[in-house]
Amino acid sequence: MALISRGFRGRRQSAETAGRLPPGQYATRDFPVLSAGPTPRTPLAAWDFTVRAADGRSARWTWDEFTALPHQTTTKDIHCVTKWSKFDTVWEGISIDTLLSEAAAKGVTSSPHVIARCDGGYTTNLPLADVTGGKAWIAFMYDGKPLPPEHGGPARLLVPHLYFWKSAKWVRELLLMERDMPGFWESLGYHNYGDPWREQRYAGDE
Ligand SMILES: Nc1nc2c(c(=O)[nH]1)N[C@H]1C(S)=C(S)[C@@H](COP(=O)(O)O)O[C@H]1N2
Ligand SMILES: [Mo]
Repeated sequence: MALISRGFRGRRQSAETAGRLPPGQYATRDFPVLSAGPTPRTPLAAWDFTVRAADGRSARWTWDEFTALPHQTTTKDIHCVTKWSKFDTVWEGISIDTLLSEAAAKGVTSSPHVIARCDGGYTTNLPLADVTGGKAWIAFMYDGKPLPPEHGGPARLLVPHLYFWKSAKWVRELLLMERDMPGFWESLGYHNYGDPWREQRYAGDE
């Protein structure tokens, strides 16, 4: 009996998740922590967020100003290059579209490339097109609670359609650039773009 119900459960799970697991990935219910260095702990009173244009003009928000911007809840599957995927993660955050339009109103003009800069020095680069059009957020809540520090709190970039190293934890600035520039892992051999569906793990993967 136990064997039969386990079998049924297994089949039901694979039906639910069919088509949602990129090549080479496995699904997990855990939420592993992957950080290249120590977890920074910036007090909210000292925290701010900046969108900076290529010409140096910038828009800046304090924590209170930032979290008062219109925000959304979004449920997404995430995919780490170390091969775990996690389905249906629930985030609350501010769409990059919202940030860029608020910044544009302050004279911050757009550019085709973005690099995210974080407390602790981590960076990651993205085409502007991959953080606009409802595809990316600065998330400050996870699963209905403030984002824990080990997962990037107080706020992290969330770009769920690319490998999770692009979702920069402890993010403080989006720098808009005319030319692309590799970030931390991208300059250490990870793929520049990182599409999990094309299995773009390392530089040289097509
Ligand atoms: N600032 C910063 N952001 C980061 C990292 C990091 O080391 N520092 N690691 C990246 C990697 S490789 C992954 S897989 C995810 C892991 O996020 P998690 O620890 O919340 O699972 O964060 C990404 N963002
Ligand atoms: Mo990762």
